[in-house]
Amino acid sequence: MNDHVKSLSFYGGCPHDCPDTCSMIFEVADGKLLGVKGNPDHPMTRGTLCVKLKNYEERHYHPDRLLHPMKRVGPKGSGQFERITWDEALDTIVTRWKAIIDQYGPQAIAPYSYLGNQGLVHGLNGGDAFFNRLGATVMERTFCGEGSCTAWLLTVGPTAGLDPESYIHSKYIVIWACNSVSTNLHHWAIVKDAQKKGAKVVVIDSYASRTAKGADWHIAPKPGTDGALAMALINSIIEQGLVDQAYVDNYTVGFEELKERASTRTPEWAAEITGVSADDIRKLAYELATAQPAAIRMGVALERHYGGGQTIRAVSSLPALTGAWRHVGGGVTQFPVWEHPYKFDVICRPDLIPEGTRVVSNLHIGRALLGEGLGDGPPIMSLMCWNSNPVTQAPETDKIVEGLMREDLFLVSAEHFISDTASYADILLPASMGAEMEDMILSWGHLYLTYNTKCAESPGEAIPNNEIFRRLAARLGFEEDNFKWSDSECLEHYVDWSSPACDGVDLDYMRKHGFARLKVGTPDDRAPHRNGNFPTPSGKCEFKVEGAKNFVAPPFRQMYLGFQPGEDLDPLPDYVGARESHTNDPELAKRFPLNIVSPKSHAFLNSCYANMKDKQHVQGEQFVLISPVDAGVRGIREGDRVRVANDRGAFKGVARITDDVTSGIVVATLGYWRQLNEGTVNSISSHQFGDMGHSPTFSDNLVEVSLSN
Ligand SMILES: Nc1nc2c(c(=O)[nH]1)N[C@H]1C(S)=C(S)[C@@H](COP(=O)(O)OP(=O)(O)OC[C@H]3O[C@@H](n4cnc5c(=O)[nH]c(N)nc54)[C@H](O)[C@@H]3O)O[C@H]1N2
Ligand SMILES: Nc1nc2c(c(=O)[nH]1)N[C@H]1C(S)=C(S)[C@@H](COP(=O)(O)OP(=O)(O)OC[C@H]3O[C@@H](n4cnc5c(=O)[nH]c(N)nc54)[C@H](O)[C@@H]3O)O[C@H]1N2
Ligand code: SF4
Ligand SMILES: [Mo]
Repeated sequence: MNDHVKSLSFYGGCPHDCPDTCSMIFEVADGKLLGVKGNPDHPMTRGTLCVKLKNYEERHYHPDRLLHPMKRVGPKGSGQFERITWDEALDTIVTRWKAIIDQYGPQAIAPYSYLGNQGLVHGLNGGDAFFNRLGATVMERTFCGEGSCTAWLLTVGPTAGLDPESYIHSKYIVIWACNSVSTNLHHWAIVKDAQKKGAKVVVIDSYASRTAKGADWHIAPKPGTDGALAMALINSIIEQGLVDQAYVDNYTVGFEELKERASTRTPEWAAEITGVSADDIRKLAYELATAQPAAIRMGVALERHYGGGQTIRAVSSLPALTGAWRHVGGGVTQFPVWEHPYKFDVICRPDLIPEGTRVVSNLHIGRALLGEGLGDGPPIMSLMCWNSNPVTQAPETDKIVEGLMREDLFLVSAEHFISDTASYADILLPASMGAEMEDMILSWGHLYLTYNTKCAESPGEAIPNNEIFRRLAARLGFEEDNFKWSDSECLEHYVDWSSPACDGVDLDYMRKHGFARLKVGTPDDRAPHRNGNFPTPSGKCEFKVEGAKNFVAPPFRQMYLGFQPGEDLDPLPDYVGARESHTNDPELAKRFPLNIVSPKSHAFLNSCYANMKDKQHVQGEQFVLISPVDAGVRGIREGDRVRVANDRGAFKGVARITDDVTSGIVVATLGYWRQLNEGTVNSISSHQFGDMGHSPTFSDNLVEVSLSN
């Protein structure tokens, strides 16, 4: 921060896809962002930001920032662009789209967005109303959490569950497939405080992550076998006589059937599958049931294999079995987003989707661009991408790049930087960043509303996402109110300010205070399911789901169109093995014997920041963690350059030989740019869905690692 300039402070909200959704203080002078810090008054942010955001102003004024609309002047992907005016950019887009609609119909146009920006106005759903009105192909977005959400809704309903802040009262904390130190730092601080007060912290992770290293006990099941561990915990809690029978009798459905199902899922059975000893499983079951209040934090990574949904049903059942829900600080946390009063029907306008419009999965974008899975509809002739970078983030990179190279594809990219995806664009649109636009930031990791002030000028000609859609809508003659509302008016309409959760809070309050706790109990008194009160059809925790076939998704976001759990949903939770494993596919495993896990990078936010020198310095180059045994048999030494490959593709990284991973597993973190590296981790990822909610299967991939020349 520059001390010589008199600056003013404004409330900000971190717009990134991160459960912490920090409240920030922007320091601004002369319309320029000088610095940023964590809001000291916010109970979760507590005055600190993570390594990614602490010099956020440098991202705003980075020399590579996209400042003007541009058009492609060289071959696709060559990086040759020339500056044009906004009028030329928007006219080109509208002219091309009208021609495509005339020839192929509107479904030949498709949107592609995700949570690059988590704002209600400029974020995930920002363009939905526009593309629904256009009649474009609906892009189903199931990148993150939809398997988990389906399993959660089936078991306990749309409840925020255990408040992340209540963990300060927990005596036993299980963090399951979540690397909190990197991905949920402000929750980790609360967990650490509880640990200092005597709580035992257990981390269940496929490898010794930073978080696992800070735990009292690290349990390392093989990737994709957590369902077996969870079923064996159910078995052992019942066998050891640790069930809270009164809780089960009053507030759950299907205990007898679950008991029967679990009777054969013994700790010995699970030990074979998971690699965790039967003694350890019994011990975990005993401690989880008896050390109350016991808390479980499920990470998104728990869903990233074929049986992820069933795993999450089993884990979500545990606190009802042990009665942990009776206590403040007891229960399980998925995404507290469920009790936030957002009006997604107003934001997304699903009512504007013409009947019969086809749906394409964002996880299948490569295939879709190459003409696969489009039914009898037209090819995709234009894609508009904003808030997302599928080339690094979506599976099957090689197919995506082949699709984006199509000469007849018209790609529009709204971006901050010329990302791996934007580098293939025909038209580039410069988008505003954090301090440059008003918004409220959706949070999926705590129970606060968060406000972000527009307090800095956008550099160059950048404009906010919503302004891009307003301008396009005006050119296309869309008359609906949504397309005329200012960003402030959007916020008035997008939040249900009359909901009891907002009691005493309105947009003016948000502007004055920057954040507001929802009125859903305090972290010190909230035990939402002490007396059942599960928002399920039965009002109980449903171990067994009646009529699962008829399960209807709540009228929620376009993001969740993939919710239907499938015709043959098992009424009870169980272990469902990974698709790519030695047991399920021994032939494949002979050629590709190593299971790869590709979690988040500590210093990048998905692919954001991976182009910034200081973050690259903290993060280091793309590495591949490999065990001494696996390295030895392949003649790989520490620091060697290695190639990680399967039939879908390959990427390169530097070998780090370590006991942090067990034999059979390799770890390479996500987000490195393809432009700056050879391939990305998603070159090898499968497009296949998990068992529920069309979830991705990023932890369900077999590879081989070899020395690279
Ligand atoms: N192998 C593997 N793959 C994964 C995962 C994994 O664990 N392993 N995780 C998955 C998960 S959980 C997720 S959520 C997805 C995330 O995937 P994405 O959401 O695609 O993530 P990012 O790479 O951060 O892409 C966001 C892009 O939006 C841009 N952006 C940011 N803010 C704005 C804005 O205001 N306006 C505009 N126009 N652009 C903006 C950024 O510059 C960036 O290029 O990745 C998934 N992919
Ligand atoms: N620094 C940083 N923070 C982020 C992000 C980022 O990119 N960087 N991304 C944000 C986003 S979009 C999301 S969704 C969240 C995700 O946050 P997390 O849920 O923490 O996701 P990951 O870091 O991908 O994986 C967490 C841990 O799960 C382990 N794991 C993977 N597969 C399995 C498995 O099958 N079983 C078990 N037991 N463990 C497994 C991995 O080894 C990893 O240590 O983080 C958010 N925060
Ligand atoms: S990325 Fe997460 S931890 Fe970092 S500042 Fe943003 S919300 Fe906070
Ligand atoms: Mo995510």
